[in-house]
Amino acid sequence: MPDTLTLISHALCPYVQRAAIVLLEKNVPFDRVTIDLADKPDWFRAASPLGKVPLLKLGGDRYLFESAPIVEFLDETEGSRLHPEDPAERARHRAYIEFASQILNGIGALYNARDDTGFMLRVKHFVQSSVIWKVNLIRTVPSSPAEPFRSSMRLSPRCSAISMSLRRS
Ligand SMILES: N[C@@H](CCC(=O)N[C@@H](CS)C(=O)NCC(=O)O)C(=O)O
Repeated sequence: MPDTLTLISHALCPYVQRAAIVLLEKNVPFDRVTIDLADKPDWFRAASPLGKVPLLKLGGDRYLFESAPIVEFLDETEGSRLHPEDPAERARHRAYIEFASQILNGIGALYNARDDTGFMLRVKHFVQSSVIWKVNLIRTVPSSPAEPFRSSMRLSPRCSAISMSLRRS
């Protein structure tokens, strides 16, 4: 392992936070380089096949991309394992990582809507397709870890439309 890992980041990216949380949880020292996603530097374009953060720089010209493989790598190489020993439990954890990714993708689509019409179409799609509602995670467990997410939606006037759609569904 190199002495210091570098997390190539953007301040608002939840996928970057996923990697940062694992690094912090395992007390791994790391540097952070924040890039402007609206004006991607050439070195970043060369290192990131999908043009997305996070990247984890291992040293030299070695970079890892995609948050899930990055955190798997960190779990395998740094400190004690966060994943459980039992293979079935481990598979379940990995499945919930994918579950979370799908929710983040849905939220990301809301941020990236070009106008109100596009936003409302994406709200509808998110509400209808999102696994989060299918498992009733939010509606049946009021004090669940999902509560901050629900509260943040309430705070946004634009997102109050989501709550209204949910009450109707
Ligand atoms: N599947 C990727 C998603 C990462 C992602 O969507 N990153 C966004 C910022 S949150 C990004 O870099 N977007 C830049 C772009 O698409 O041009 C992962 O898990 O790492």
